[in-house]
Amino acid sequence: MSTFAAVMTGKGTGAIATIQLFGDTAPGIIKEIFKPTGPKPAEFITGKILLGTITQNGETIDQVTIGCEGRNTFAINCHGNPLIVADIMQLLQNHSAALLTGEELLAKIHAAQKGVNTIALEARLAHLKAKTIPGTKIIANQISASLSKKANQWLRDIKTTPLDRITSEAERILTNSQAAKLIIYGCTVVLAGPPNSGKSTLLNHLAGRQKAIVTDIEGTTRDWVSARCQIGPVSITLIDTAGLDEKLSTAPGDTIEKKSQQRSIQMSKDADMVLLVLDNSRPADQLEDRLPANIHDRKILTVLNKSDLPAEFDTGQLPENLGSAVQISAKFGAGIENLKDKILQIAGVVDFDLQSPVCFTSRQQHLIRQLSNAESRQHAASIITELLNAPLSV
Ligand SMILES: Nc1nc2c(ncn2[C@@H]2O[C@H](COP(=O)(O)OP(=O)(O)OP(=O)(O)O)[C@@H](O)[C@H]2O)c(=O)[nH]1
Ligand SMILES: [Mg+2]
Repeated sequence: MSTFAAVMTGKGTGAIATIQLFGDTAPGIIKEIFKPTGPKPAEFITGKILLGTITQNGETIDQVTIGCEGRNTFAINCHGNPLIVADIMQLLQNHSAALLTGEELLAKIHAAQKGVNTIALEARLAHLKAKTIPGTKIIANQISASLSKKANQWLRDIKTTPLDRITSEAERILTNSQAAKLIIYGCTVVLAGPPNSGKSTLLNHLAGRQKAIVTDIEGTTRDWVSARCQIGPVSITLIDTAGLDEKLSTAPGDTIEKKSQQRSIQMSKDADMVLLVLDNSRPADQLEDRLPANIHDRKILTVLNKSDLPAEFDTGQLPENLGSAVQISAKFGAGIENLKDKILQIAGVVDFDLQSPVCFTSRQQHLIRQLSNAESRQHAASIITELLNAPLSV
């Protein structure tokens, strides 16, 4: 076997980056490129953290700590500057380490170390993509507690547990996973609605900056605009879309307006949640023919904007599933806290227990769904064994 290296930190530039090195020549490579602080030579004892510098031809590349994670496994924690990370990766390659992605490297470690819990390895990968601190806690909880513990318990008691208890617990895990997914990976919220209802004003208010252009001219927003905001434990990507206008979307030809209409509709279909922003100071006919048919299927919340103006909107005209509306004034900030609470309720994350067993990868989701339909205890046991021990596929 040779030695492999990968950058394990997520996208973007963090203060610290972690480079993982794994393989039979890894200790030799570290000995050559690492100069420990102090007079003593470095001792690679598992669990020990070494402080020193990475050097090349006598010149320091960076001050680092090196975590000795196993006989052949090291985590080099350097500064997050991409130039430093690139220099160290180049140096490792010069010492014959093959450069891999984080996923590929973890798969190699998994293949070499028999009996490693697959969920623990998936957790290391998912950790890189987590958007919030509560999200990283959910993932960390699944390693030895939550999902792993539940799976081990199921296996241990498989002969005495009624099958329907296992299948209903699997159902509950699937339900909880929906909220967990939004906390871990973030949530896309599309602002849709008729032109001029205040969608861009709301995006700017929630994002805390003037990202989208606001004017009193209908059809100001054409291409979509996105911005990030954090609501409670959820990192939200807000997407402001062009005002929905049936006339434009069905007009002949290939106009910019038509394209932006199609895009608004597609964005609404793909979103985790849709805020249907309506103008409370105008009658309900603003809705006419403007709701794309399958917008109803999404998690959708009606937002009556411009509540600072005299009300003209009759909520009785709303379709049944859109009837529960939140009143706000995006321009003056009224009702925004209530709106945020409603968003969290719809996302299902209010009172979410970070310790609950959940799935955080599509592999786990697929297996837990199979388990919820298991036909016998034997079938259940084989699914659970796969959940815990199957090779990591990348
Ligand atoms: N009084 C009042 N005016 C508002 C409010 N929110 C937005 N407006 C005004 O309504 C007009 C349209 O606002 P936008 O945010 O551009 O509306 P939009 O829905 O993005 O419009 P399109 O991009 O054309 O679809 C602007 O003149 C805003 O200042 C509000 O809460 N109260
Ligand atoms: Mg707009």
